[in-house]
Amino acid sequence: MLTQPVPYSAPPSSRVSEFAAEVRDALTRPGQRELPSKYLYDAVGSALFETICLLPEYGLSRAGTRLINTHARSIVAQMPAPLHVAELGSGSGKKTRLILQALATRSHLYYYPIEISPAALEACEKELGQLDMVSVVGYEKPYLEGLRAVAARRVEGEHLLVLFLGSTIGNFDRPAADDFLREVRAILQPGDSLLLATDLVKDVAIQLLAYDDPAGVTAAFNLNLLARLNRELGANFDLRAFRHQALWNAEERRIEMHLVSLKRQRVEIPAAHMKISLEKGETIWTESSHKYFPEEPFAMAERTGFRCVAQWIDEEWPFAQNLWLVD
Ligand code: AVJ
Repeated sequence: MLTQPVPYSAPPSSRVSEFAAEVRDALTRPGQRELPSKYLYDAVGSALFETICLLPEYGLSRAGTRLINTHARSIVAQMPAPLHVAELGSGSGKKTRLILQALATRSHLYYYPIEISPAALEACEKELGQLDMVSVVGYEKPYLEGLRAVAARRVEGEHLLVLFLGSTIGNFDRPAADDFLREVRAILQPGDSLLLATDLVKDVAIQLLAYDDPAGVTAAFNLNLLARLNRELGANFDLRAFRHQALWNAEERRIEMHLVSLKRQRVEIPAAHMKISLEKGETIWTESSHKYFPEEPFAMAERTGFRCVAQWIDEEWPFAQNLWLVD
């Protein structure tokens, strides 16, 4: 018997319409067209991102892991007990293992990964579900929604440690990052803490290579966003008519990823009820990765209702883990 391959399962229709609405908004914004970077992480995108992390050019995630490897004990040393750990965008959960192991020597704890990518959430539950003394309860939700759900479960006297590793905060514009961190703060209570990773400003050529590797993995990661619109929204993007571009925006201190249209072309996105015309050379802006000076996380903490009580910086790849406390 001939069986149909099952390469891909469509998301529920409520998710599709939300996705379609956000795509429509971002693509029709006056001036620069955009696509929301959170949609880079479907099953293919998450796997490509894991591969990016293996590239010699992309030092971020190894730096983050090294810092946690070296400093896990100092990071958790001052944490109050009982404590639960929530993680925003858990990814595969590899860095988190070290933190949980350092904490679980003291007492049993709950770990709540909050992740919109079902593939990444599943990988994380597998990776961390076997740890002694740790119960994993995943939330397939946007960050703040998930964090509110976690906070609602807590009992009087229990504290929360929120992990925001990998420097995903860099995907927010600076004002939006402040707003987001204020919202996180509003969900937390005195004695809670946030471990926030920030990639630091470094040599521009090194930064550009990290986002435009010669093997083209990052290009594939970026182009997959169009492939995802084709798969999930019925769009007809010709991926070969676009080129990956990474650029350093010096004024905003960020890497921007764009997709450059290689010709004048029209694209239809049926589920978003739209058609767009792109000029040759016109770009769709898909992601920003802001880079920080080491002192910025201290000022950000102050502005958003936290206090930065410790910072660890990697010696090989300028990158910081910042421990913020709610007083
Ligand atoms: C997962 C958001 C931290 O911005 O560096 C990697 C994503 N984009 N290569 C980053 C990404 C291009 C990454 N974060």
